[in-house]
Amino acid sequence: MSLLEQLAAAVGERNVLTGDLVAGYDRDWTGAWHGDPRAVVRPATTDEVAAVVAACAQAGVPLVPQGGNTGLVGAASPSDGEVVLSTTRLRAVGVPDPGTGTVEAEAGATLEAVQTAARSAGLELGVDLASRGTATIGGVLATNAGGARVLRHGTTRTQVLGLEAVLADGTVVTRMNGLPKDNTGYDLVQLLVGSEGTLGVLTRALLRLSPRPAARAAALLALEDAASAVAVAGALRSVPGLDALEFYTAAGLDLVLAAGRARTPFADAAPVHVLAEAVGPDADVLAEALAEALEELPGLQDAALATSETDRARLWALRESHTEVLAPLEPVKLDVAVPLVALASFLERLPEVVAAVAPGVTPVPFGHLAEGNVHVNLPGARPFDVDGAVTDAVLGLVASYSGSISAEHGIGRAKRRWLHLGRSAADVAAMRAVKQALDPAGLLSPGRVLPDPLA
Ligand code: 2HG
Ligand code: ZN
Repeated sequence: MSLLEQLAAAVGERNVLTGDLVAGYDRDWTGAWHGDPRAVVRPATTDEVAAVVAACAQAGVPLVPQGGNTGLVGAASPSDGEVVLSTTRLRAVGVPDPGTGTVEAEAGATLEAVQTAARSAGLELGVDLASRGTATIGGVLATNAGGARVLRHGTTRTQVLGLEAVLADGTVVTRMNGLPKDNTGYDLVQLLVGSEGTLGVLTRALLRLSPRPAARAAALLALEDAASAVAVAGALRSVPGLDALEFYTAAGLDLVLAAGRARTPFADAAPVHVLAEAVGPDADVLAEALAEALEELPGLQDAALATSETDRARLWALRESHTEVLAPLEPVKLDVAVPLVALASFLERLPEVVAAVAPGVTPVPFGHLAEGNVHVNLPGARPFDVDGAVTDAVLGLVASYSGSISAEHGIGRAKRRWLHLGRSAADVAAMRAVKQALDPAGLLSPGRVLPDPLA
């Protein structure tokens, strides 16, 4: 039997897509990463995933798992000749268990579907991203996604209590008992979280849920400069229940307003905006606490408070529509973090560092202020980045501040050349040893995360 016949035997003929039918699965949504896959396969159960992986392993054909395809580093879009294992049909979400504060979900369930299930039980998932409607649990876990709620909940891995995955040879590892205490050997669950499809195909997860706060209040602040934003972060940290601290600059706001995606509550544009949100039992008390913490802050030009769902949504739209309004401009996208004390200096030096390699390109930085996480978007920079000169310059600047070259989006295909800027040679050697042990033939998402051995 040919590989395609074996795959059809495993998942049914109509779930093996080839030719024109691979459209959409063959590229990421920005269009920056694409390839010509051998086939797209859509298994509906863990056993079917295992059969697909085993068939590819036997045939020596590389395979890449794909969820909602919202990733930004080319980890889940195929290279030429790869089989795409789409999790679209693995989308069941269990009934949340209020007793243990957990919910089970299959890899292809959207983040939003899990959030909705949690909410219906008076609980919440401590992970939230602008792409919630499309991003899948499998992808969110495989990238250890960050998002806007890391401040209070930590990154995705802290919300993962159990996992089921198919390894490169088709065997299934299952750790789904959710025991809060379980020190029986190596932690395979946490090894697989953040492995970007290179160590196994995630099929099912057990997720931690938290009590859902009764109220939320948000404050949008118009600020003179980035140094004021850092000062705001310091001043607001003492607010109990602080849940999010985001930022964007006038460059991004202009694009959002020009696209008609949201309205600003302020008469005048400010150089930097911070969006803060706090949770607790009473929205008015929260709003008061936010306002009090902001009193007499230098650099504060204006502020708008929101306690109703509608008003908060308006403020969040200004921040969350950045990615979509930037997309048509086909920017180079670099997700980085620097220590908060260095953030203002980093943002000040960024334009000149970019201009030196990409004349005329103006950075549009925005992101998660609490973690010093900056999404450096560079519209018009792609022609200058063909050999990686722009990426090199920006990531070099990040490294000079002892920052992270990938705060939340992962390494994928986009950044593996620069892995050494974030990891020591010993680290990379240990990572290679893990990869070699779990995927000796190198068939799971090859060319992602680890650089080529001689590079
Ligand atoms: C966000 O925080 C996402 O909105 C996407 O991580 C960032 O588009 C980007 O660069
Ligand atoms: Zn982000």
